[in-house]
Amino acid sequence: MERYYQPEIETAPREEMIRLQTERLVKQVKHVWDCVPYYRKKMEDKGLTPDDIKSLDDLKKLPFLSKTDLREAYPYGLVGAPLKDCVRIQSTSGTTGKRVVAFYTKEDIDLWEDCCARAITAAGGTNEDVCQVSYGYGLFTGGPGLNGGSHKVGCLTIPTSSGNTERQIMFIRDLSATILCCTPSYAAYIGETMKEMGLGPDDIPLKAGIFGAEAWSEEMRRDIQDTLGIKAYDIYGLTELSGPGVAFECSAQSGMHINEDHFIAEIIDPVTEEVLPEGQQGELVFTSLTKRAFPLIRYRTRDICVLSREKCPCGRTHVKMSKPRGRSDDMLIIRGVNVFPSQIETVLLNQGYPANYQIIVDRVNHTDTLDIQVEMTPEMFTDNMGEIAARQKTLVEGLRSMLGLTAKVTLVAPKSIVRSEGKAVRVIDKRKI
Ligand code: DLL
Repeated sequence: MERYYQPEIETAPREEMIRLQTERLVKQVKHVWDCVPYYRKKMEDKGLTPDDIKSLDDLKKLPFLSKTDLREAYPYGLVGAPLKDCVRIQSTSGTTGKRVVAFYTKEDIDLWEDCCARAITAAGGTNEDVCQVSYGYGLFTGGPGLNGGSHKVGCLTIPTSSGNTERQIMFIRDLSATILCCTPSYAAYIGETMKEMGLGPDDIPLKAGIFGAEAWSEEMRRDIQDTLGIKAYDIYGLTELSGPGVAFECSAQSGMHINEDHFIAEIIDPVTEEVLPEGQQGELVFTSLTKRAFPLIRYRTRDICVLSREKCPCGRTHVKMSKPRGRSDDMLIIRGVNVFPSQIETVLLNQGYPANYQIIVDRVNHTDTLDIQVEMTPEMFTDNMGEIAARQKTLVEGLRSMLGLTAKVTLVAPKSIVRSEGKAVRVIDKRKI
């Protein structure tokens, strides 16, 4: 049995990591100055040259990049390598505005797959495993990233992509898949379909799942773990920085280790843009240290989370990020109150509902309305209106104490909310339509 573990990097002492990051940061800033006129101009506007960046502390002098910059520079304005050296693009599913298109050299892909291989290894994967990759393949980074990682680990890789759920289950059983990679909402859907087929956790050989690309709660983790009989690990990433594998969970399942040899993470106050000390919640900002084709410096992710350097029982020393609470642009402001979809999910799952819900926000007579459609489980489903009304009331109360505002709850029949094979669509904000 072989493990793709890199202790010399993953458990490197902090001083060693600071040395490596500093060396790479200085080199990356020079590279960007020389090869990306868009960012060079931003530095010049601040009166900076590469000579001003000598230590990690100097990072805060550098200008931020945001999604607006990416749109402005679309498609080639932030590319840092000659096109003859670029071998691939990937792109976001972006439903609004221009898609983000990210570029990769051969080496960029190699390093990205390395990050994904670390994630699979941290979830217990070895060359003896059979890894089914049910993230979408194509422009989305999920399928290609974990496919490459799985090859590096030496797993037998099943590239099912998403969809055709019964076939997914057939492959898991027939080919004895031990690791499943997909979005958490798709994992829940696979679990649901298994139940309908009369299958339980003992009927499948899976032992671990690597789930990410969208926010999911601890309650949802618990449900998926029980239904599939696995340990469910979180994985984080974004197209702009490579894709999945920017950070991943280890056996401690308490936050995701950021691959610090490739990315420097900062937390900032999203309004003042001031860097916050460790332990404070704010917007995650990344600087990519090793990417050549799409080298982003101080990229604002909009994801809200907390960093922690507490010692991890797994032995890895890389900083851990908490599960993102949701994106700052996913945060709903309803009648002046900040609401994250993840808070709503927590209340629903704690009251025994499945993670099949939709949040519909509207504005009626200048007042925001919050309507939550929640699916009942088959066991809850009844035509006794009194029972349904009582259930709705309990949910409204639970939501009021979590959110501090009153929502309208409508309980709907099992399977009436459309299932997602990729990222779930939880929120429909009609105010923006
Ligand atoms: O979702 C990359 C990915 C693929 C990550 C497969 C993990 C697994 P994008 O489509 O560019 O890339 O979306 C990036 O998704 O900024 C977060 O808001 C969100 N996101 C990604 N992973 C997580 C996670 C991929 N584990 C955006 N928890 C990010 C919560 C996540 N949100």
